[in-house]
Amino acid sequence: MLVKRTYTRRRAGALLGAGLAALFLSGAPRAGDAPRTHKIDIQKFKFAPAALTIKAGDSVEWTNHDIAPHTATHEEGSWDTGTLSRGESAALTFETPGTYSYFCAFHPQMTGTLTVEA
Ligand SMILES: [Cu+2]
Repeated sequence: MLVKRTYTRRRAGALLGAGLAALFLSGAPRAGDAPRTHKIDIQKFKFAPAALTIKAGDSVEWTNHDIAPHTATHEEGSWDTGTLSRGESAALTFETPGTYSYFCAFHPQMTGTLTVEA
């Protein structure tokens, strides 16, 4: 599976719990560091940082600080945070190494790159 999605919206407590449980169950011991969650802020119509490198198994959490709604949407359609209103966050867990370009579905000039290392 490419990604596991965990929403951290206020009303998604049950879903969040399920996502964390899934992470827990699939968390085979790794030789290196424990999986991390990396944060990307969406602010002033930019992803910050716009380029991020993570390890397979890590999660990325996007948080929208703008009044306008935004998404983080993979260019090739493999993953999507869905619409994030102001103050909302969504986290995705990346299992498959690769370089992923993404954009905001509402503002395609907003772009970012995520690199997942083995
Ligand atoms: Cu946007």
